[in-house]
Amino acid sequence: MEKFGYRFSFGPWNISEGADPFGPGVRPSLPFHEKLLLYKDLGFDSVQLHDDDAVPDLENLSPAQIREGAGSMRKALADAGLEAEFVAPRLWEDRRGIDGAYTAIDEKTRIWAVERSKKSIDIANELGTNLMVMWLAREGTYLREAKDAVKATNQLLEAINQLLDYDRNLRIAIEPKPNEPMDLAYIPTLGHGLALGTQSSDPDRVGVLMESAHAILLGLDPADEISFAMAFEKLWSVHLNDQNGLKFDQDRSFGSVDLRRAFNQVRVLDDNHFYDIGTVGLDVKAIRTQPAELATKHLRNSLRTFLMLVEIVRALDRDLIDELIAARDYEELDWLILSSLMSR
Ligand code: XUL
Ligand code: MN
Repeated sequence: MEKFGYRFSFGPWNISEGADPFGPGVRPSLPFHEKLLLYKDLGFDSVQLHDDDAVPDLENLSPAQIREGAGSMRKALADAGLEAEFVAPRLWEDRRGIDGAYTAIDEKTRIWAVERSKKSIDIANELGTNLMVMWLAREGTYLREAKDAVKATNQLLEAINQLLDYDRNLRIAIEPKPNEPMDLAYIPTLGHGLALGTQSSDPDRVGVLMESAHAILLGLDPADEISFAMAFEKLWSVHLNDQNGLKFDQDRSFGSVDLRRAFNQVRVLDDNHFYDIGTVGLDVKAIRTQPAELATKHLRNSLRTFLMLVEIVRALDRDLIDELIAARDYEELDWLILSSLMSR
């Protein structure tokens, strides 16, 4: 498969049991090591990991046991010919973080959140990556009057600074999301993430991860979000997927709802040489009705859609596009894009 210099990744959560808030899983869970065997055949090169995907039950392990667990994971990845793209602290499933972790009202919880994140950094180091993705799942509120957002923003900054200080090689990519699981998130947009990075003690080591569905939930265009971060060399990873309107976070296959929106994400990534910068992560979930034995096609489809769109992007007649722009013939440009997308 021609991959045009791109590397691709997904996380083990992208092969899921299909549970939703109204019903339990509908597919048996696949053990992690069996998931690993699927990556290469599907065309993927690296794995995105939560800290406890890499080292299960890490809360109950000593630092030496965590290192040992991460060491075996490193070996399992290498045996499967894969690398770790990043490690993300999973703070949102622990009961302590029920109402926020870095921004919890209770100081003990805030301390726990930073300590747990340090364990994630240790795991990342063992796995050979210096990238941590920070999805601030429960850093927000259900009730605006219940919390002090100024204080919470400073607490987030304090946590980031503590982690930057803990490991001088660490790079943090903030993954913003406006809602879910909280109603009102403190860091809803890429702009918020970037601002937080600028205010941190080492701005060069804080960037962002852009997820298409999260941008769409804000009514923003993912391609513009990508461009904004790339203008400052701050786009360190992506979670490409799709989303049918302003609903729950759907994580649909890339390009499956709005092909032109997907085309534009690929266009800005490719024009700005993302293949030299980062890995294309696909944060997609199979439709719930998909039978277990067929529940990797969302990954196959997303990767193929990305690559077919790269081909279309690279085949665009750039001179003609420049002429059309100079003549302000945007209708013809519109037609050129539409016909390129339909002629495959
Ligand atoms: C949540 C989300 C997560 C993170 C990784 O919406 O996108 O998958 O990307 O924890
Ligand atoms: Mn994501």
